[in-house]
Amino acid sequence: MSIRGAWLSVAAGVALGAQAADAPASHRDAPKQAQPAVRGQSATALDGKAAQVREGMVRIPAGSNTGSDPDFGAYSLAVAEPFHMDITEVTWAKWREVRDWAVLNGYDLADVGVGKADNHPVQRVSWYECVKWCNARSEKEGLVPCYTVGAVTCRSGEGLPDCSLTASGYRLPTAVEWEYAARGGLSGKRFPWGDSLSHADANYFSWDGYAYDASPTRGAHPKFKDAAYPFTAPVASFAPNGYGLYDMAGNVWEWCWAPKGSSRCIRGGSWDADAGGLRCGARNVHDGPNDRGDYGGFRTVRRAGQ
Ligand SMILES: [Ca+2]
Repeated sequence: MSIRGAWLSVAAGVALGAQAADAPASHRDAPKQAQPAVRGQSATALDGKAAQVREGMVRIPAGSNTGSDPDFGAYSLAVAEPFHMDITEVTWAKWREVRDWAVLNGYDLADVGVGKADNHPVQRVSWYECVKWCNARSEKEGLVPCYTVGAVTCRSGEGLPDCSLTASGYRLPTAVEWEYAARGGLSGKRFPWGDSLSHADANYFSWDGYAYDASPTRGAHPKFKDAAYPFTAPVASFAPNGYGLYDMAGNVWEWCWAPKGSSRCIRGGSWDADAGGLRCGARNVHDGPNDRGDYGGFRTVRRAGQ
C-alpha cells in the first residue's frame, strides 16, 4: 500500500467526526515568522538545562502532554528523559553527506534516496534505509550506533534490528516521542500550532473535505507546485512549533521507530496528504518497511546529555 493510500483509508473513518469538532482559525491571528531560517541552538533550553545539542538539533524537554484532541479524544504522552531532535526533516544534502561516507564504510546505501534540491527533504527512502543511515551518521560522528542485528551494527540487509535507547547515536523517534515533539508543548490541539490550517501553515494538499482546512487555496501548495515533481518545499519554509521544530505537519511523512508486524508507523502527513493526515494525533498510518514513496522522509533523535 502506498503511503498516500494508507492515509486515505484512515481518513475515511474519521472525517465526519473531525468536521463536527472544528474550531475557528484563531492561530492565524497571531503573528508568525515569515520564511524563517533554520535556527541554531537558541530557544533550546526549554527545561532550564544547558542544551548540549549538535548543530541542527533541538533539546526536547522531558515531561508529559495530556489533553483531549478535538478528533481523537483524551490522550496522554509521557517522555521520561529529554532528547534531541532534528529541527528539520533530513535534507537531501545531509542525506548525501552521510550516505557517501556510508558506502565507503560497509553500508549498502549506494544511490539510495532522492531529493528535489539540497535544502528539500530526502524522499523515497525505506524504513530499513533510514535505520541504516542513522547508524552511519552515528559512526561518522564517533557515536555509538543504536541499531544492531544479532549484536552486530546494522549496516546492510533488511533484518529486523534491535534498537538501543541508551546508545549515544542517532535513531528514529518512537511514535510517542514524535507526537510529543510535534505538539510542541500545546495541549489538546489538532495541529502543532492550533486547531485549523491553511497553506500559510504547511505544505499539504488542501480540499474542502475538512471544515478545519481553512485554506483559501486548494490542491497542492501553489508556492511549491511547479513543473518538477514531487512538490516538496524547502525544509523550514513555515513557522516552527513551540519546540522550534519545522514541518512536523506536512512536507514529507516521517518514519518512526514502531515495529508493528510487517508495517511501520509514519507521521505528520506530506505535500500530497490532506489536512487529516497532518494532525498530531493521526496515529494509525503505516507503511511497509521496504516501501519508498515520494511522500516519505524522516528526522532523527538522540538521547540528551551526551
Ligand atoms: Ca514532515
